[in-house]
Amino acid sequence: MLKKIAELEEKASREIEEAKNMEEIKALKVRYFGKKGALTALLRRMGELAPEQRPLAGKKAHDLRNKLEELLDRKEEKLREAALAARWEEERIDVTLPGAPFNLGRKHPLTMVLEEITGIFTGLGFQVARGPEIESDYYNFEALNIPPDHPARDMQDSFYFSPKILLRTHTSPVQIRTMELQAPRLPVRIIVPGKVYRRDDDATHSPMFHQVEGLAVDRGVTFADLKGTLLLFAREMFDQGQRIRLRPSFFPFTEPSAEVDIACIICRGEGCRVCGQSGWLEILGCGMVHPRVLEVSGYDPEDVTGFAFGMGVERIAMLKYGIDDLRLLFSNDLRFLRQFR
Ligand code: 2U9
Repeated sequence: MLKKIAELEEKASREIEEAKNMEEIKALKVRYFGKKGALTALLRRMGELAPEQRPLAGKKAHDLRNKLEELLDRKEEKLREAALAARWEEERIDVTLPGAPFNLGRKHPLTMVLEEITGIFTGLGFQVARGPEIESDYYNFEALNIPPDHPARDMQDSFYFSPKILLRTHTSPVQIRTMELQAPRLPVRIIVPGKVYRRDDDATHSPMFHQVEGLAVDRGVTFADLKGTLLLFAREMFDQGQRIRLRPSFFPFTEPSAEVDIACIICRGEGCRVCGQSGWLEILGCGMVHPRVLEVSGYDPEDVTGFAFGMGVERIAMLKYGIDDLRLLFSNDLRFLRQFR
């Protein structure tokens, strides 16, 4: 019996040592510890021994059982570790490899200029207002004191969906809508950036372009407030030494009206090709809000006054960055766009 135990120990130890995976371990457990297992059979046969042989053989057999259990545990642990190590090796990544190139986009020059313009006015206390690009004839023309025979109302000059619905030709309807909602509360101080549409298409005109318009309505607002605000804008936008010049003009929605020039940023007023030898560059239009416009929007023109101004963002961008063809701003040529940071 002792010899049998020793043989079993030798054989089982070797088989456990040689097991290659968990399946083989499982099979070995069955082979030795199962109901019909070799060790189980051995333990059962203890009864057949002479009484004086039993204690030693019994101890040896139990020691063997403990030993084999421990060997199996240790082998299982080893196999688990090996499996983990293999998986680690398989899934390992080299974090020092160069990454896949990642192209960062950047803002379009028009977006940068638009944000810069609105930023200057929000810094002065104006709030950004927005509205629909598809407008009614009422908000786009009638409320703005634009007469029925005005050329802007012509089918050839605006994009119509129906006789009363069109793509807005300026952002001014947003000012009307804002005043209508806010009246009679004071003050109104808004800056309105957005897309506008006109039937125009050449080197200096695009059927879609961007405007920024401003409106300030309160008791006691004067033309001097307008001029001071625009001078500050010109200095922030171009340079702190900027001068401006106002020329009388006409718009249906302002009275009096003016066009605003800055001293030419190329020749500083000396006269050059860019400013047509005049020394001045037109940057925007402005005026005091027409009393009829105040009235339709819910304000009493006897009580309050307002100033308004409007500018084309493309024109400002072209002047600021010396861009000579408007179409560069819309053609999305990366060689052009990459020059702006
Ligand atoms: C309300 C009252 C008055 C907005 C104004 C201009 C003068 C102007 C042009 C600049 C170049 C349009 O993009 S452009 O072609 N705009 O000259 N805009 S005053 O006046 C308003 C607007 C809304 C209620």
